[in-house]
Amino acid sequence: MKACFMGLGYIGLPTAIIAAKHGVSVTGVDINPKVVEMTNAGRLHIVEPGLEAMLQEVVKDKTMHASTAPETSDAYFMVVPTPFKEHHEPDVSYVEAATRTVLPYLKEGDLYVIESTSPVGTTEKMAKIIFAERPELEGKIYIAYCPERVLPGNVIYELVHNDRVIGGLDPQSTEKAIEFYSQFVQGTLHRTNCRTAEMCKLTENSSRDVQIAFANELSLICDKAGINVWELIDLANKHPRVNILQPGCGVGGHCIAVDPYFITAEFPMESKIIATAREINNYKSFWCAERVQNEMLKFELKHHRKPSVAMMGLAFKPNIDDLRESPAKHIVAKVMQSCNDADIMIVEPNVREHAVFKLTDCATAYEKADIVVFLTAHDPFRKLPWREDKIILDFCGIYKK
Ligand code: SAJ
Repeated sequence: MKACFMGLGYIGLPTAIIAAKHGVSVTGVDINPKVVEMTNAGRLHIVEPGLEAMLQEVVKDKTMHASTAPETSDAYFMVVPTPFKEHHEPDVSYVEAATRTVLPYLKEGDLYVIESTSPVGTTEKMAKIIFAERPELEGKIYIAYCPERVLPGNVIYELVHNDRVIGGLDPQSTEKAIEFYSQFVQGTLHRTNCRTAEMCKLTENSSRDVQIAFANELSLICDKAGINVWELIDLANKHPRVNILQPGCGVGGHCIAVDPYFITAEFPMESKIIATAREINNYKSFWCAERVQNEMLKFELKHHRKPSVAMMGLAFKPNIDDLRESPAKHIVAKVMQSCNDADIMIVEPNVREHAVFKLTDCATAYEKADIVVFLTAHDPFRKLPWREDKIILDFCGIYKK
């Protein structure tokens, strides 16, 4: 079996490699020649533990190669980004461009799958484009939607072991897609239609966003009420049917802070909780930045000098080096804009250097700072002793008690 993966990013590349490892003959396609070149040289352009060795294996035994153009295959997978445009409207132009690229290669009996997170109705929309250009294929190819669910950092395990939802344009398409994924997925493959599968992906990430917003809202209430939010959540979670997530300095990454907008853009009247959750999680980052700015001002008034401030963490979640859409990064940028020459030290133990931010090592910054701001709960920060002589703004629960 030959498969073509359109897009060699955080999901497309690992999926292509795992499929190749399970005997599928894979062409990985990317518009970026540098990505193609690196992939063919057995080098990863993303960070994912264990994946590079696997890439080298499949490149060496020629089960996978990369190219800037597709090749005739039996199955085609769209794994390209779906960002949003102005006013948070989903942008499916990359999915459409990838679809148009594979159009001339499609033949009777082929499977076409969208994996990219997509607004409801995208699979049907792409089917229309395909059949408008290739009417002879109507009813003769299989079209399905199958979203991924993997957590960066644990991709190899989760790609194989997670359950997946597979929704075809018709039941035959669902079965054909199930047949493909069965080659490497050990989790259960759940059958549905394409609209439900599209909505399922959006629902999973919106559900998490809403739950985090609840925790963030509690943190704002507790701050006013003089209650330790971490202790409160720990205690409330002792109830057998309560499971509150953790507050933080906002929600980042490319998924949870984006996907809910795919629902609110299309169903603005109905998606009240989902829209409000987004607002709360965005507001939490503004609130954190303002808290830092206020503390700096208070310090200056009291001590008649500007404070040294340590901003601890830039990544969008603990123990990773991924700074994409990171609330911590936005907070640091906002504080720096208004710092009036105060000494701001930035600490990110998972990154060696950064083009915009000058980084300071953890121990030096902590020792030197008058104000310490914890933005990301990286493990090394948890080893730092509590210091009574410093002003500590702990937005991510480093010192829960
Ligand atoms: N966060 C909190 N409090 C929490 C948990 C997370 O503030 O209690 C924040 C994190 O700090 C981070 C953001 O939420 O800024 C997102 O982190 P995450 O670990 O919740 O999720 P992602 O974005 O790394 O991955 C999510 C996962 N989806 C769900 O858990 C429902 C993953 O399974 C998906 O595959 C991925 O989105 C995706 O690609 O859609």
